[in-house]
Amino acid sequence: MCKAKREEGAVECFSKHPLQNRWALWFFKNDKSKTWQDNLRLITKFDTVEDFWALYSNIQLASKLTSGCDYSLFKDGIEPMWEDNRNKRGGRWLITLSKQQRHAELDRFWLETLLCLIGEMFDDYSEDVCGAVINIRAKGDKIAIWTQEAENRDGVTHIGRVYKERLGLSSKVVIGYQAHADTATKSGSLMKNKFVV
Ligand code: MGP
Repeated sequence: MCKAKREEGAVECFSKHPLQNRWALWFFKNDKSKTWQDNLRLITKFDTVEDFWALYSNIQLASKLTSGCDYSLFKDGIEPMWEDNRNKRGGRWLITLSKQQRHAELDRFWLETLLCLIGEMFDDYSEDVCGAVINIRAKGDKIAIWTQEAENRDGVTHIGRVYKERLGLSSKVVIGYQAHADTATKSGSLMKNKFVV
């Protein structure tokens, strides 16, 4: 309900601003004595602009996390893993960063990624988006947007083009989309991009 204050005819609304979707933030900490899934923890869910900023300003910046940690932001009801029904036929637009970029660009790229998600920036194809993941790794950090259907060429390429533009990447930089089924079964050097933009 909107609580409104009326002053000289003006109506001010004090409700929080609802997002189109409810989102869940997850944290992964690499503890080698546990399975991958047991290392994944739900932090919290939110569905308003105000609650997003309250959360964002209260957690560590990604660049301050220790190597081996991830944040994931997924739509409520989708677990941030290949096995989830909404992910298993999907894939990811992957941004690989050099070690130098952690200092210069990582936090900006991740915040822009979060805003693309909660702001539903991909037009009619925002529905195809499942979530996003940031991996903090000594060998080089990674950020990815996960979408639900790797065979949906129109949607996947639209999301890739918009994402690349939002990050402000030069047209010379090429980013690739990989199906999770390939990521889960192939080692890094054999990984094939299904699409590039
Ligand atoms: P990673 O954390 O996505 O990347 O996957 P990292 O650490 O950079 O490693 P690389 O292989 O990409 O170079 C690391 C490992 O975590 C994977 O090989 C899997 O064993 C496990 N893992 C990652 N994800 C995203 C999943 C998942 O969705 N499901 C399961 N079961 N295991 C996963």
